[in-house]
Amino acid sequence: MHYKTPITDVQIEANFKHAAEQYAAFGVDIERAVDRALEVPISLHCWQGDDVAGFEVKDEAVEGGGIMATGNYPGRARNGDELRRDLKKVVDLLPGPHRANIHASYGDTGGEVVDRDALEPEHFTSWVDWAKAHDIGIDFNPTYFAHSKANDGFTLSHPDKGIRDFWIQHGIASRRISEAIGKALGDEVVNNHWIPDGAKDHPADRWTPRERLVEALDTVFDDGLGIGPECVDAVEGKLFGLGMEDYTVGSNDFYANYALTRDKLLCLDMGHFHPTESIADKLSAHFAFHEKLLIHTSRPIRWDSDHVVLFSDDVRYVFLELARHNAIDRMYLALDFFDASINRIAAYVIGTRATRKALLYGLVDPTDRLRQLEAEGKLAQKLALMEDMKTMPFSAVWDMCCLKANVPIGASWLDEIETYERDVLSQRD
Ligand code: RNT
Ligand code: ZN
Repeated sequence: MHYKTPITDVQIEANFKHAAEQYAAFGVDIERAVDRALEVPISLHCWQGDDVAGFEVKDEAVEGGGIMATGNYPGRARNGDELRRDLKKVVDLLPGPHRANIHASYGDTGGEVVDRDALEPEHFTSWVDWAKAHDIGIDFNPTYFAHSKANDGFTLSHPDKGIRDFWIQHGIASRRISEAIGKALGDEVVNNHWIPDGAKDHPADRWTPRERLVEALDTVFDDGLGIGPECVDAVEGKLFGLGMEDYTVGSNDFYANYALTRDKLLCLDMGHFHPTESIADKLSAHFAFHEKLLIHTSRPIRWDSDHVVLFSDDVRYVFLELARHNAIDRMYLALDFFDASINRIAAYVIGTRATRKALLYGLVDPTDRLRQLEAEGKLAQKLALMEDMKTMPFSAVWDMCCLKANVPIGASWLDEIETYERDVLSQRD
């Protein structure tokens, strides 16, 4: 089966011209929207490629501890070279600029056991060299999970000072590594801190772990460490995790306050809220106090917070909010999903394309017209126009975005995925 769409470049141009007239009637310049959508970098999480396993050399067996990918589709990347090759394949099928978002557990220690508190910038040179060669930015994440010192539910908030200190040293190491990568690439590196800490059932003490977490984070972020501005630290809250259903130490409220009082970037992961909460609505509340935010696009389904992102209402509303308030430049955009039950490269392409498509959708909103109607009290008219925008010829705008970026149109990228699966992925154990 082939997936090439019958549409030609000439037809895409013609459709776009026609769509431009329709959108222009509402005061929307789709040419500008396409250019703008192609400027925004999206940070690709490396962990979809290997089911969050990482490439550490270990001298002890370690269980999952905090995060779990489900499924056993063949072709998982087994080392850094395979993962980088996969990521390059992905990037080539996507419109727009991208970054690689790596975790501390994806370093290259040359076969040596190097524990998390001892990681150094040199363990990430293979990523830096690759990033330079392909003009891809890098972002970073300390890995506070999948480790023998994370198996009882606590890391930075652990009651045992020795364990807490170990994770503090890891947090500091991640900042030094981010700084070094930033210096090597002449760029900022967003360093996102997420911890799994919490409890399965009613803790008798919800307070002390949070107090310990404040103290631990303050030590990790101590200005006295002299870490340069290349490292931009973010903190990510969560609602609950598997096995941590009752209590999450680093909840969303906790980090909203922490980030604000410590001048850190707040990370909002779309999978980390109650299903009826609207992340889109939260943006203006946080932007009233924060210059910038980090957004993880993800898709919650029941107990899982990390399904492959689709072009859904939730994601569209996030970008509508950002575009309507000219806040696209005020976000760092990263992805966070993992599905081990389908072709992993395809999962990346589906989720990243959906994210950029939603960004583009936000950019073709007739905001001025809508605001005017709202100001005039014409609320039914506003609602009708909002509803009508959903069936505008948006596919013509998206196709043009892909054409301009010189990447496959529609789902025709699937042909390349199937070839890559046959030639590369299926050769892996
Ligand atoms: C977990 C957080 C976090 C992780 C990655 C692997 O719920 O969302 O961002 O997914 O760090
Ligand atoms: Zn996340």
